[in-house]
Amino acid sequence: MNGGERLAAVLAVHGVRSLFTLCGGHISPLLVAAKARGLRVVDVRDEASAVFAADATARLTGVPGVAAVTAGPGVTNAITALKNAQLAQSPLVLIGGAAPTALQGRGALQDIDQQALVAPHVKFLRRVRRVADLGPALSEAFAAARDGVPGPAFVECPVDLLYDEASIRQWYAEAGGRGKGLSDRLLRWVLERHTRRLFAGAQRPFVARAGESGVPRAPDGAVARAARALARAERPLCVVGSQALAQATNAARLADALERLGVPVYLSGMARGLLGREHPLHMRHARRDALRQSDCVLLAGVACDFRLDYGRHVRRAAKLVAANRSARDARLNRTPSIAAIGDAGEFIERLAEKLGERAQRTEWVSELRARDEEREADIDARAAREGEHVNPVALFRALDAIAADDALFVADGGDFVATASYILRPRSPLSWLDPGVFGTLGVGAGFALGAALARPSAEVWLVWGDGASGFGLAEFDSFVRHRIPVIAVVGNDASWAQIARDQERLLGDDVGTTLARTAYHEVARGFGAEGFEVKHLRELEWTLRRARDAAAAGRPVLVNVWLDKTDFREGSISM
Ligand SMILES: Cc1ncc(C[n+]2csc(CCOP(=O)(O)OP(=O)(O)O)c2C)c(N)n1
Repeated sequence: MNGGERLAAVLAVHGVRSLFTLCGGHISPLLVAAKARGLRVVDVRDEASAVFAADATARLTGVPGVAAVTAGPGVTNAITALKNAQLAQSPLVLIGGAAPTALQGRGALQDIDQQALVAPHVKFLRRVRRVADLGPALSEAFAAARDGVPGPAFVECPVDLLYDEASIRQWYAEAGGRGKGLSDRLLRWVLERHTRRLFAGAQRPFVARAGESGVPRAPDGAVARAARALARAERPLCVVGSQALAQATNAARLADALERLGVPVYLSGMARGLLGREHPLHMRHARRDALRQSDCVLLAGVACDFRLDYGRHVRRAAKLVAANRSARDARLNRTPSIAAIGDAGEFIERLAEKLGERAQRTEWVSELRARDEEREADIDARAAREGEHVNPVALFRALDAIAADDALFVADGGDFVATASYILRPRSPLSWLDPGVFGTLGVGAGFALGAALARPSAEVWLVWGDGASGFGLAEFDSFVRHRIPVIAVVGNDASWAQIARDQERLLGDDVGTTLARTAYHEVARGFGAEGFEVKHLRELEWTLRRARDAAAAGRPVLVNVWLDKTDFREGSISM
C-alpha cells in the first residue's frame, strides 16, 4: 500500500464517509486512494470551506470530520476554520500536504514552517517522517481529537511519503543524477540512505486500526453534591451548551435525562433543538433575567464567557454547578460551587438517575413560561410591522412555519442570524449549526456542505447575512457539481448591519460597513443553481416553497431577500 492508501484505510476504519478537500499535487495520492476506498471526495473552492465542512460533520455525527489540504497556501487558508473548530471544541482531523522530506528548507515549492503556523490552533500535531508512521499517526490524531476537550488535530504528510516506494526511489535516484565525481556519489549515497529511512518498516503488511478515546467522567461525589443542590433549590435552572453534545449519538438520551430532571432549560449552540420545537421545560427568551433569579444554576458544557457576561448573569448567592470537560472552562471568570470535570451530557444522565422522580417547581416554571410567551407575543407584533421590503422578523416567522420537520439550520451572519436565533425553532437534536464562540463569519457554505452530507435526507437551510455570504458564495459551484441541495436565504440589507449599528451610533460614520443590494441569486444561477429574488413580503412564502421544492429535487437554491431596516437587535452588544 502506498502512503495515500494507508491514510485512506485509516479513514475508513474510523467510519469516515466524506473527505473534504481542495486538490494539490502534494495530496493527490490520498484523494485517489480515498475514492478507491469508497469515500466521497468533495472538492471545494477554498480550503476554509473544507475545514468548516469537516467541523460540521464532526458536530453532527460525533465522528471527527476530515479535510485534506495541500502544502503551504492550502494550510494557511485553513487556519481560520481550524481556530474556529478549536474554540468550538469540535473534533476534526486536518491532513496537510508538505514538500518532499529531502527538499524541506531548500526552497521547495510551498515549503513553509507549517508546524509553527498550525501548532497554536490544534490539540495534536504530528509531522510524519516515515511511511510506516502514517497510519498510526492518523489513528492517534482521531483519538486525540475526540479525547478530553475535543478539538482539531493536524497530521502533516510530505508528498514523498504518499507515493509508492518504487516511484519515490526512482525520483530520488534521478535527483541524484549520473555524475561520477565525489560530490555526486556522496549525494546519491545520502539520497539512498534517506529513501531507505523513509520506507523503513513499510514492507510489513499494514493493518489500519482505530484510535481509541474515552469519555471523561465527573467523580461520583460531584454528581451527589449537585443532586443535593438541585433537590434543595426552589428556582433551579439549567443551561446546556454545545460541549454537552460532544457525544453526538447520545443526544436522545441526554434529552430524556433533561426531561426527567424537570428543571427549566436554556439551550445554546449545538444543544439547540435538543428538546424539540416546543417543550414545557424549554425556555427561549429572557435568559439573563432567569439566571439572575435562579438559586441554583447548572451550566452543562457552558463557560462563563462574554455570553454570560463573564459569569455576572448568575447571582453571587446562587449555587453554581459547572459540568465541563475542561477544568479551565468550568472555572472561567467564576469559581463554581461544584465543579464536575467530565462529560456534561453524561453528568446530566447520572444526575437524573440519582434524583429520580420529583415534583416540578410549577410556579417557577410557569413564571418563566409566562415571560417566554410575552416575548413571543412581542415578536408576533414586530412581525406584523410592514415596510417597503421584507421585515426579517416576519421572514423568520414564515421560514419557521415552512421548513420541514427534519430541517437543519446553519447560521452565518450578524444581526440577521441573531434575529433568526430568537425566532427559528430547531426541530430536533443537532439541527442547528453556528460558528460558536469565535463568531467567525464565513462558516456557512462549509457547514451547510458538511451538514448536507452528514444528513442526506434533511432539508438544509443556510441563514446567510449578505456580508457573510461573500465568504462562501463560490461554494455554490461545489454545491452544484456535487449535487448538494442547500437552500440559502440571504438577508440582503446592503450592510454589515451588526457592525454598522454600533459604529454609526458611537462614531457617527458608517464607513466600511455598507454593501450594495447585490443580485446574489444571479451569482448562484451563474454557478448553475436556482436563484430567486424576494423584494416584498407577499412574494416570500411562495418563493420559500419553491425553494424547498427545488432542493427536494436535488438542486441547490439561493433566495435573495431584500430586507427592511429593523430595530429588533437594537441595544444588543457584539463584543
Ligand atoms: C471573519 C469575520 N470578519 C469580520 C467579523 C466582524 N463582524 C461581525 S458581524 C459582522 C456583520 C455581518 O454582516 P452580515 O453578514 O451582512 O449580517 P447583518 O449583520 O448585516 O445582518 C461583521 C463584519 C467577523 N465576526 N468575522
